[in-house]
Amino acid sequence: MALVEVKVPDIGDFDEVTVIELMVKVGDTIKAEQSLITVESDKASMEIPSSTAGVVKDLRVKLGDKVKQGSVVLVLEASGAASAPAAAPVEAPAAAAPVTAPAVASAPTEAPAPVVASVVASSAISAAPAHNPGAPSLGLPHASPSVRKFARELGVPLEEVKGTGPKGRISQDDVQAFTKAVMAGSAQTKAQAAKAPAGGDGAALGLIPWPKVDFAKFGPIERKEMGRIKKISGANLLRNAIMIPAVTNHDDADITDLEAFRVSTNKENEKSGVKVTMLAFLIKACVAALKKYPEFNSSLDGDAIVYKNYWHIGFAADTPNGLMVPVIRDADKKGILQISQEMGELAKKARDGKLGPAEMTGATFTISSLGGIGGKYFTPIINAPEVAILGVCKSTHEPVWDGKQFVPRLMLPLSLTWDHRVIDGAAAARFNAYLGQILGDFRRVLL
Ligand code: CAO
Repeated sequence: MALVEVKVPDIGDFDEVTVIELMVKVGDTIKAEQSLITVESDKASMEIPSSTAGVVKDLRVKLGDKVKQGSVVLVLEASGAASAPAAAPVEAPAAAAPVTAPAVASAPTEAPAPVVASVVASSAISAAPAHNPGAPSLGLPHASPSVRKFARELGVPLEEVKGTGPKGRISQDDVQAFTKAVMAGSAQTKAQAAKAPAGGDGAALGLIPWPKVDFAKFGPIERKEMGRIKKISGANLLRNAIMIPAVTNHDDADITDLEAFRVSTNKENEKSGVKVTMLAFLIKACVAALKKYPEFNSSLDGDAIVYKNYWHIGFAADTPNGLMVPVIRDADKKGILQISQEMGELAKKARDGKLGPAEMTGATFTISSLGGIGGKYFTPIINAPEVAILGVCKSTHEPVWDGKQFVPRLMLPLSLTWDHRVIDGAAAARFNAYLGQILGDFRRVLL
């Protein structure tokens, strides 16, 4: 394989330009026409593409370097026939590669980075539309020089912006949407998230430092970096736990009849392949309670409360990568069978890491069900900017006094956490009581 130098080509009127961005590193395999560096004059910026495909062996420029026509950008081990004539063999320097200035029109041939699940729920992060925090950088941010310049001027990390153009190309609108989302607090840059890690040191709150312990002194240990989803959800949980004056009310709902109905419905529908779950009934019952007590379906915006006239219900799903919160949209307009089917599909997507942002955003209320696992009550953390979350544990048969005797009833433990800035304790107790009534007799939904 021949080593070739890739040089700065004819850059028009400019004597010298500054390297403002390195887009490849030693060891990268690059394609012909792939952008290598961005250079900037006082008038414009442009990307210098490679005329040759190959593997980067030596990077000859660094950020801030002044380069001009003929300056060597890097040395490549050319990959066979892909080598273009304009690339200069190291041994025999030749003419520089022609620049297609501004060279960005050539789209990176890699697929755009997949939109990575933003996590939510008790671990909530509501991903802003244009924000793709921490997406694996499979390629370079795909944007024109003017958009790059715009992003630089605003201090926007372009690699965190999700492009909505063809092949994930980032437009000025995408940069603006990202900036708005960060300013509105509905998204974070990686740098911001890093300042509030899951195990944040609390310095910003004036707390004493987090204990630093050499655990290996006490026994064998294994250290594993947390996955991206856990890191994002951790930072969000921490914020929500600290910032929301949250209170949890516990209650029980008698679901004896509802469970019997669920079991018989599943028997009747055995062939349909759709299993009706208790969670689907809970979603429907919560919608009824949210309609009766609209403050639970609201968000706080400064001094105003925003009441939402739509009912999108998130449900926490346990996945190998961490907690995700898929959203059943317009749950008020859907029947139990449809909700059960959608939940099954969304939970599978969540476990497979295939949820898209639209499937994880916009929830107005969240349910976290540990019913399939066990436990009695817990205190879920509100998935901001929502103002309440319902935790559900495993139903058990309990002796319930019917006025004459104790009778065995199937009781479902409910744990409702609510934001005391928006909701009062009395309303929370009423919400739980009403939810219990509906779950006890679903005909009440019709009233
Ligand atoms: N009481 C008793 N049994 C229950 C129940 C309840 N409240 N809820 C579900 N079950 C039963 C189901 O009927 C099912 O039994 P069968 O297989 O015999 O029919 C079994 O438990 C398993 O249910 P499931 O968990 O598969 O289904 P689901 O609809 O209840 O929940 C999902 C789906 C995605 C919410 C769940 O799989 C999950 O991920 N739960 C964890 C959520 C979580 O982690 N929350 C904590 C957030 S805070 O960190």
